[in-house]
Formats: sequence, C-alpha cells, structure tokens
Amino acid sequence: MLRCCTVRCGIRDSASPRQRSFLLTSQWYPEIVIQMDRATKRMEPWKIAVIVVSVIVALALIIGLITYFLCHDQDRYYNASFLITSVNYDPQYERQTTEEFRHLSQEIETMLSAVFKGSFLSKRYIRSHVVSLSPEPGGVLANVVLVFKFASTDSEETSWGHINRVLHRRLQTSSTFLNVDQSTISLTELNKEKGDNLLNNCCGIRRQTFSFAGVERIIGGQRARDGEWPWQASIQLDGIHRCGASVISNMWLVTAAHCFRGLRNPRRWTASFGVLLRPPKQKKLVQRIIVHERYSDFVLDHEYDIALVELASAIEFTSDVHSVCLPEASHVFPENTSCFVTGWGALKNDGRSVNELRQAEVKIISTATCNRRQVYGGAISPGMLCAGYLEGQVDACQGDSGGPLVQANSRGIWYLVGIVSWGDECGKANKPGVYVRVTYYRNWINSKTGL
Ligand code: 4AZ
Repeated sequence: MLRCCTVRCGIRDSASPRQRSFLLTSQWYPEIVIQMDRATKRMEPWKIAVIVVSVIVALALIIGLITYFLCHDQDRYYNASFLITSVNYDPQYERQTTEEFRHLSQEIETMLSAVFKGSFLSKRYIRSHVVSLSPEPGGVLANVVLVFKFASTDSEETSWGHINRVLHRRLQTSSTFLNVDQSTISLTELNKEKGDNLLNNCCGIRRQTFSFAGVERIIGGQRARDGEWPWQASIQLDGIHRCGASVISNMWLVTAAHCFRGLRNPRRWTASFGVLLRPPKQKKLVQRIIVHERYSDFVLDHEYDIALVELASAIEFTSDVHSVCLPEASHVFPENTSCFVTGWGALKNDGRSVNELRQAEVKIISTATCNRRQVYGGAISPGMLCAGYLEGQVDACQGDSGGPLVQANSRGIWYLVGIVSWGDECGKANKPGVYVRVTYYRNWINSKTGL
C-alpha cells in the first residue's frame, strides 16, 4: 500500500529530507486515511463480526477474572484453643475414637456452632472440628480447627478480628454444661495447607457434605464423587484390581483375608487410592500382609476373614485420600441403621469389576434375623454382621470384598462398621451381604498395628 502511495503522491526524489518529511505529513497522511477508510469500508462483514465478538469475549474474560479474584469466597482456617474448667481430664480423651472424646467434642462443636450461627458471622461459618483434648491444670484444653468462608476482598486481619471478638464475647455464656475460661482463648489463622493437613489427619472426615439421592446400588448404582469415600483403597495383584480395602492409617489398610487365598507374596501386590482405578490418585507398594492366624484358605466357613496390609511407604494424606475411624471394641451399631458400602465390584453376580467407585446405602440386619432358616440358617457367627435388605436388590458383589461398610456418627465422623466378606450371590432376596464385624476384631487390629 505504501509503495502505491509514493507514486500517487508524486514525491520528488530530489526533495530534501525536511521537504520529504513535510510532504509526508501534509500530503501522505490524508491519503493514508482515505486509503484506510476505503479498506475498512471494503472489510467484509464477517471479519468485522469476528473482531467485535473477539473484543467482547476478551472484555468479558478480563471482567470475569477481575471479579473472580476480587469477589470469590475462599475457605479460611483458624486454630482456636481454650480451657474448659467444668470438665475434669479423662485419659480416654487421648484417643479421638473413644466415646468420651466423641461426647465432649460434640458438646464443644455444638457450642461453637451456636456461637457463630447466632452472630453476624453466621453466613461465613462452615464448621468446627475438635482435633485434641489435652490435660491442663484446672480442666481440659480444647484444640479446635474452625473453617470459615470469606470473600477474598475481606482482609485477613479483619476476618481474624471478627472471629476473635465473637469468641471472646459469646463463648463464655453460650453453654450451660461447658465453662470456658475467657483468659485462655487463643486464635491463630492457619494457611490452607496446614488447615487441610490438620483435618485430613483426623480419621473419618469428609472435605464437604455430600447429599445422598436416595438408595443407590453398587449393582447398577451411581458412581461416587471425588473425596466422597477417601478411605477406600483398591488392592491389586500384578496391577489388576482384586479387592477393596480401607485406609486406617498412613501405613496400614484393613481388608478381607480371602483376597490373599494362596497369594500371600507382598511383592505381587500394590494398593491404589482415589475414585478411579485408572488413573489412581496415589499408588503404593505393599510391604507386608498379615492374614488372621485363625483364617484358613481351606475351611469355607468364612470365619476370621480379616487381613492387614502394611504399605512400603506412607500415604500422603489429602482431602481425597485419608483414613476412616476404627470403632471401639465395645461400640454397638444398632440394627436397622443406615450404612454405606463402596467398591469397584461387579454390577451383577459373576460380573466384572468397574473403573469408577460405586456406593450403596444398606441397613444393618440383626444376627437373629440373618440367622433365620430362610436367610443364612445359623451361618452368621459373632464375628460377622449382615447388612442390606431382605428383599434383595441392593448389595455388594464380587470385587467389593475387603472393602468398607461405614456409618457416620452424630458428629458426621465416619466409622468402619464392617469389611465386605461373603454372601449367597449378589442382591438376592433373603441373602443380604455378610461383613466382618470390625468391633469384634478391634483388639486384634490393635495388637498388630498399634492403632
Ligand atoms: C465375593 O465373592 C462376594 N453379596 C462379595 C460379597 C457378596 C457376595 C460375594 C455379597 O467377593
């Protein structure tokens, strides 16, 4: 275009640089404008549309990004500690899974929930979780992780100040049972990593609340979502899924003994974690397999169907992979209460395993009912537990063996109730799933793992 312009404007080669420059500004410029004007006029409508749409999209993106960074909510974690003077320290508070720990923690969490829900922070408060109860002169020192949702525009100092003020103003007077010494209240902000770490190191916790859409089945059921059952593991022989298992610490899994029938060489076994078998979130080599010493590969009465798997290296606990709580040996899970069984097992009897983890809601059936002649006719021993429905349909199946049957307590903490063990086919009427009763083997688990 410029070359064509030189000819048309008639700039003389003999003109001096000053003259040239003058000629360029006074004579070329209008011509260029005219030319460009013509070019624009000549531009095809679709090109104009593309340019306009691109500009609009770019602007929307920029505005979206700015609003996201300025206005989106972010979880903030805090560590609160305070002395409770109305309770004497009980050595049972040392372990998170005792009834005593559960009871006091529930009281504390309910109190904190009332404190924040009754304050101007009600919409910001998400949850509180007691992580430890320790002895202190004059009472029990409670250590709690608090989770809030603040807009990213709220400054850290302001959020901390609001929470601290509410704690100091309302904590003392909020419970009739718990007396909090105000002078001991301390609040520190935790970064996300530290907050997540503290929560992920507590057993039986789920990152978020998942709603259950009625009864879902492993046989023909719906898939579980990321982080929904973070303690679920797959144990694999030569890289192929064989059984389910439950994470009970960063080094130990618990599963069914029959998974290792004739195959007890740990070097052939690996464990994977995460809702998908392929690709998994984490994978670990197996160091040691401990099958219950009274389990027999040859006696088919399904007794002592429990085994422990020690990993070669520790699992890195995340929101998607961490442990379930083990119940106390004395705990009783009442009949007819709801549990969930999860696994990659078959969707029909003698079917194949699936790649996506599935879940099913089942109910605990009393041993008396399960031992009825038309059900299992006396085959259910004290170390076993039945769960499912006498009408059938909802059940665990082949490939789910070794996997968890879990129940949430009133604090929303999940406990391992059973281990998928056996059954007469899958989903048949009067033939519910039979599970290893974890409370019955609680002391055996402790004797092997120290947990
Ligand atoms: C199995 O063979 C198996 N319906 C597991 C669970 C059930 C039946 C069989 C329960 O691994």
